[in-house]
Amino acid sequence: ARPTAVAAVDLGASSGRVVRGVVTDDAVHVEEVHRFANGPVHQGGSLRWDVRGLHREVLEGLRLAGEVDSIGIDSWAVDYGLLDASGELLADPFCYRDSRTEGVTPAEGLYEVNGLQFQPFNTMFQLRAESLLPQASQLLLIPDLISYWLTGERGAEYTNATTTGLIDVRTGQWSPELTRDLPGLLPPLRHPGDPAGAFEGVPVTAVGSHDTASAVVAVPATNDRFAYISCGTWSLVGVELPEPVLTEESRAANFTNEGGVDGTIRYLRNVMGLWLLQECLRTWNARLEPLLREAATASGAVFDPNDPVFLPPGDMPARIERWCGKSLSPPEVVRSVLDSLALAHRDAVEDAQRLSGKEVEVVHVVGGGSQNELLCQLTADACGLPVVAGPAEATALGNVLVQARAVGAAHGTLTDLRELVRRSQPLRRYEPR
Ligand code: ADP
Ligand code: LRH
Repeated sequence: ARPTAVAAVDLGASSGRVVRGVVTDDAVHVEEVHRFANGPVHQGGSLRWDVRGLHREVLEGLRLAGEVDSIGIDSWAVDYGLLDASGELLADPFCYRDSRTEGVTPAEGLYEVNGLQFQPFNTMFQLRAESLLPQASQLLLIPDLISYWLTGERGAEYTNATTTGLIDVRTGQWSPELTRDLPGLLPPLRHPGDPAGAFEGVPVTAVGSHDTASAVVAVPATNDRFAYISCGTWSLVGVELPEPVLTEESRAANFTNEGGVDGTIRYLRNVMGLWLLQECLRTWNARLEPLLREAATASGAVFDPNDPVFLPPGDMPARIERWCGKSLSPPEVVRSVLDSLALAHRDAVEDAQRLSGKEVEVVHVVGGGSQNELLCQLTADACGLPVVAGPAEATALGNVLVQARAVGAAHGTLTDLRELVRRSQPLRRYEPR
């Protein structure tokens, strides 16, 4: 018989891919069968996602994946599509970088209920600015929307649902008080591993459909004393905990308690991440590799990558130069971004330990940014801890592993799944200097 194979659809904010994953007793292997660019699209003054285009790419990827035993879908968090009463999408989903949420503020006491760091783009704040609510009969987060288009079935996968701000972190359910004004809008929750319908006779399985939740599943840690940086468009920096931290100190430090696979809490802070570089490259119309080589010997300036001026698309080099108060050559801009991200990584790793009481001995960097050698070394140096870099495709691997366990091809706890990653994926270690 052929070994169990699954297809993982991973839609990142900067690119999407479909991988075919094969899991055996002692290894997990993934082969990328389709990759496509993604990014926010300007549409009549607003910033949106071409979600129908993504759906077409997903269909093409699933065709290329061939025969599989299960399909799982993950994407970036917080964004959603609204369906009308007949199940049609009302409009292309807004991108979380759209300016419609500028100026929102959280209500007093909210953190104690939803445990989320304040981000103006959390779904609950986007809904305050949503003009289509009167026509909407259901809200589906992006992976749930793609899943609906594949299967005809609707649900809200739990890990991603926690990023809406509408889940009570203490019960793990939609909060009755926070969703009072949204009757019927939110579908029932489903959890990673649950069945989620079928596409052309192949079961669709709920995974950690928040990309960061899937990425954390595939952190190749050997014990629980680790911090992780899921490093792509964003750097999501934190630790894994059994229980949320809901203290006033934690709220003030803007740490979030997002729902993880197997009932874990992803206690982390969003750092602006490689979005800064992506927008620099777009502005210069340049390629990353040569600039990274030059940045290795360039000198940089330090700025706060989490300043909200860096959130929307635009001329990032000019914004960075303005922030630093001096003109910088492109390699100096790149070096400044990497130095500043490394320091922001360190602050988040230290704050996560201090606020949660959990001590770590290693920092795992996963995602596309784990291939950035300079960033990994600077992060190790800043943290004063070894960095273990890889896998670059942690999100797709975490998606594959949760499906594989649901269909009986993998077994055990997150520790067991991580051991499969550690044994079969190339990793690189950076010692702090
Ligand atoms: P997302 O899922 O948010 O779209 P990824 O995890 O795919 O993001 O990471 C994308 C980022 O990874 C790019 O912006 C780039 O900075 C970095 N990256 C990708 N490939 C390389 C590489 N070969 N060397 C260094 N950095 C890379
Ligand atoms: C990373 C991510 C992150 C969210 C952001 C909107 O792709 O899902 O965890 O905060 O996108």
